[in-house]
Amino acid sequence: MKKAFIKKMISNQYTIVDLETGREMIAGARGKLRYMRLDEESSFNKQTTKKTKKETVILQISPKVGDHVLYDDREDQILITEILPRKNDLQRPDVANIDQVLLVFSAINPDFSFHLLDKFLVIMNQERLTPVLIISKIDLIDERKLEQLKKDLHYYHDIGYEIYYVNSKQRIGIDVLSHVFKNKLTVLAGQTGVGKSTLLNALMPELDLKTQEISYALGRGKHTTRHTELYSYNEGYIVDTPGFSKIEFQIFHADELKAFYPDFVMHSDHCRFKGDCMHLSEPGCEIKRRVETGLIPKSRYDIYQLFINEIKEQKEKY
Ligand SMILES: Nc1nc2c(ncn2[C@@H]2O[C@H](COP(=O)(O)OP(=O)(O)O)[C@@H](O)[C@H]2O)c(=O)[nH]1
Ligand SMILES: [Mg+2]
Ligand SMILES: [Zn+2]
Repeated sequence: MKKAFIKKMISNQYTIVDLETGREMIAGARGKLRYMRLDEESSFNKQTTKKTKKETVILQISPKVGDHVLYDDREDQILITEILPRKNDLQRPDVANIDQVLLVFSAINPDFSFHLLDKFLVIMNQERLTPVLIISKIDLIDERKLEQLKKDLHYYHDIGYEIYYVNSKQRIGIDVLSHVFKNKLTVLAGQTGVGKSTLLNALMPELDLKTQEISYALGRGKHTTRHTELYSYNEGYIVDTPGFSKIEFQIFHADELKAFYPDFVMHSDHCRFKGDCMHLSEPGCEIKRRVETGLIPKSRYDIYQLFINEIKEQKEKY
């Protein structure tokens, strides 16, 4: 069997790229659903049912954009026969095997929010996605405020997040960003109005045209057609539709939250209760000590406490 990567899907028609030769082909999928053996680590398991987690199961699923697949080209029609295990799996956009998410925040308009940033970062961590932070509209904020924002965000750089500052309208900061996409499958995410489309257009000026061609080809009144496409960019791919504009936690127990703070995890061995410490009111908490001495920004810790309360309240609703 030959291996390929799914680049585009319109209804049940797939554009696949052979992983060895790079040849692009149109393929169908045999029957409507694929069967797939799963192991404990598989991302499919997470979606289906928590109870199957420890077992190997067989499921029926459809191929989607981003999938690595096996295909059969011996007949006149090329057919996808098997989906290889996914490393992650998003629903909106409907794409598998994402390497990174460009989290776009505007410096202003809408205002930058650390609350939203931390929420996105928790979710990225939970979904095992790698975020890259983009701060847009730096031309709309005065220099002093921008310097302060950069200072406040430096902590995030120190704990391992890449951060870029852009003015997409004048294409400032765009060139230094382009290496980020190399050999990766990237999706853009962020609130409405932060500048995702403008950024995409700054990266790929030809994209505008492409988007128009597609809506023309699909015709009007066919809004239910499933369509997802990846754009080739700098030896990588960018997903055409943005994801995560509105976000909610999928965390139901408050004690799960701490695991999604890499800066807390890194030091929790020094808490008296080690891995059991929720860093709230436990004695001998290293995280609280670090907040008090300014090693962890107080605002980040305050937002952590807010999230803990949000999760608890959400639980009470059920
Ligand atoms: N001045 C300035 N305006 C921007 C920038 N990025 C986006 N915009 C404007 O912000 C508005 C929303 O941008 P858009 O790309 O549609 O946001 P999206 O909803 O995230 O796709 C538009 O009017 C853009 O022209 C930027 O870097 N600088
Ligand atoms: Mg947009
Ligand atoms: Zn602690």
